[in-house]
Amino acid sequence: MNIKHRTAPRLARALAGVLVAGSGLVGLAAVASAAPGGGAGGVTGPAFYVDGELYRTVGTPTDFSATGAPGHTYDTIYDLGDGVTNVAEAKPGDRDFNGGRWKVHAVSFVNYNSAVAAGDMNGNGKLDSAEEVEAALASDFAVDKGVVKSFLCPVIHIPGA
Ligand SMILES: [Ca+2]
Repeated sequence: MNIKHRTAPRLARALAGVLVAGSGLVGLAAVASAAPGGGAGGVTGPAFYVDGELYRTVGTPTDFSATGAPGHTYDTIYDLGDGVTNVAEAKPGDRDFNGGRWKVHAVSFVNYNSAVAAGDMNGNGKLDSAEEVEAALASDFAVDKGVVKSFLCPVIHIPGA
C-alpha cells in the first residue's frame, strides 16, 4: 500500500479538527463582543463605583452560588437597578479585596431621592461608595433584597473618571 493513500485521510481529519477549533474561537469572540457595553476583549463601559471612582469590568460566565464558599471570600456589589450605576465595596489594592469574587445584592428603593439624601455623604448627588449605599439602607428608604448572583469579574480603573 502506498503511504500517501494512508496519510491523506489523516491530514484531512486533522485539518477538519483545526477548522472546527477555529470556528469555536470565532463563536467565543462573538459572545465576548456581545457582552453588555461590549468593547475590545469584552471590557464593559463604566460598571460600578468603588470609593467614588468609576471602574470597568469584563463579564465572565461564572457562577459560585453552589460552591459553598464562605462569605468572607467575597466582596459585595450593590445592584442599584436600571439607570443607576452599581456600587462595589472593594478594589485592587484594598487590604480586604477578594480578587474579584462578588456577591451581588439587589437594592430596591422605597424612595430614591430620600435614599440618596440619606446616604450621599460627599454631597455629589449620587450613591457612589459602599458606605453611602449602607447609609441609604440604614435609612429605610432603600432595601437590601439579598444576594442575587455570585460570580467572578475583574475591577479595572477608568483613568480620569
Ligand atoms: Ca456620593
